[in-house]
Amino acid sequence: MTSVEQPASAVQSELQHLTHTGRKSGKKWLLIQPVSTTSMMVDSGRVSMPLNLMMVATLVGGMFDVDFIDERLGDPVPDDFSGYDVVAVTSRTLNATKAYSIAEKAKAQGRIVLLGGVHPTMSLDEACLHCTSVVYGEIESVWPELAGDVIQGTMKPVYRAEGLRPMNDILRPDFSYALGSRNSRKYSSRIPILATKGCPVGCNFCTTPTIYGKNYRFRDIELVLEEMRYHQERLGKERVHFSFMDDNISFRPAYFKELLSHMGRLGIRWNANISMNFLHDPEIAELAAWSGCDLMSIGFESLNPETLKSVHKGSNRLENYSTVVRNLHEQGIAIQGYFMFGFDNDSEESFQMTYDFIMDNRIDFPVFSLVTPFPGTPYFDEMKPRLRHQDWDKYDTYHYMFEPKGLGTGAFLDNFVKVQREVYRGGAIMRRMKGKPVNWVWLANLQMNRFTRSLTPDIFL
Ligand code: B12
Ligand code: SF4
Repeated sequence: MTSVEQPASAVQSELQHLTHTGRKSGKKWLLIQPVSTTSMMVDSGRVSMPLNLMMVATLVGGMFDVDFIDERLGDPVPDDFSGYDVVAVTSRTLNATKAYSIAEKAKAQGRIVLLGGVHPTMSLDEACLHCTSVVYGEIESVWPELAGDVIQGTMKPVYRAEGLRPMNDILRPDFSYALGSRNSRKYSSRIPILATKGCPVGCNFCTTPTIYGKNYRFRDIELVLEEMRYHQERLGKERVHFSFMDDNISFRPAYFKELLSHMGRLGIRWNANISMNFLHDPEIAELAAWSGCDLMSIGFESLNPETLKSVHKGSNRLENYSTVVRNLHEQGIAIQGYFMFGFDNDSEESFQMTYDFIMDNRIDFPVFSLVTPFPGTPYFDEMKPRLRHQDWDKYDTYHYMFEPKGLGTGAFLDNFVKVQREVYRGGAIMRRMKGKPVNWVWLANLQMNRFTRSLTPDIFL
């Protein structure tokens, strides 16, 4: 033990003291959400409030002073980090290059630099090169050890817990960190919230099964409702719009139905990502509508059964697709349908089948992306020899990563542009949207009409 180190028991008792008295340690953290440098529109317009970094801030703020910067809002990251003891940066793959450059600058100035979030978790060795320590997965699971080491100044290269903490332990996120920015009006008005975490479906291109395995955790329903009521009170209105950040909120239908049956009494509106497992059950659609759902985001991904099988998307049964859509539409719920292209089984026919499905089923807001092998996933390992590049700025699901076996680059990208233009043509929008309420989904279609007309195959290279 060096002269500045305190015995572990002393650090533990200081931690306990800080936790119980609400006093701060005197050390100051800077938390940063970097903007990506992708050429696509991912970080433009209104962005969602960064629930992950707000959760980090809430935990850290219990013991340390915290400054919070969301660079996506246009808030500048300082060049001089001397006012901070710790600089902590969150990162996904598409902003990893930016996160690393901030981290290196702060490290060169002698700060303790932490990297966390999906990309550093999935690319531990790479991330370690740019910072003092990487936090693997959720900060909550390593917090007492991490906080103790910061106080003591004895950092480890990686903080990784053996297990996951129950979700009921999560603190209610303090939104004042993000809303403190002068530019906070650039945030979407939808309030991010979590009820569950994990998704055991196990698609091979998704990071969730790698990080959380088959684990599926959920919060007590009363805690979710209490958080919703808190926001209703904070905002002084009943009709607050919540956006669930869950990987797959409907994975346990019994929990989901019970949650909805309570949410319906609050008078809120909500949207969520959802997998198709149980959506052919009309009761779920009825309950969802009754509880205030106006939009569900569903990963249909592909109309090709071979592709669904190859990516282990066991939740998607083609024979259920139209039933799922009908159930939701009958209840007035709009569908944001995700469709991925670039798989080896893709052919000209795949594009046509997707177009027909979207038009026949009047999918409200189709979103097209290119399959992207994210580092750390089984799909990345499989595709690594065929990747055109590992330029993380282009890992935004809108860049062309490898040539699919079934189509050459030129033909593939021509079809990719064509299918988007076709579903967003004026006439096609009318066919899909006629008779539906005039709301932001309509507006999004009109914006997409303009955007898709400007698309060229080169944009995706
Ligand atoms: C909800 C969601 C969205 C929402 C909201 C995104 C947002 N702004 O938060 C929407 C729909 C807008 C969205 C958009 C996109 N998304 Co998204 N999204 C998710 C999802 C399902 C949940 C994210 C979430 O908020 N979870 C809840 C929070 C609380 O958990 P958490 O992020 O894990 O945070 C904890 C830890 O990571 C850690 N932590 C996080 N940061 C830090 C920082 C420090 C310093 C420390 C110590 C700890 C720490 O502690 C946190 C608290 O416990 C994830 C899947 C997943 N499980 O990550 C995909 C995911 C993040 N999305 C993904 C993608 C690809 C995208 C898009 C590029 C898609 C697109 N083309 O539009 C965009 C990019 C948007 C952007 N600018 O980042 C990928 C990213 C893959 C990767 N390797 O980067 C994921 C992982 C899904 C996947 N395919 O595997 N997404
Ligand atoms: S269903 Fe969605 S969240 Fe679940 S493993 Fe597949 S892509 Fe990931």
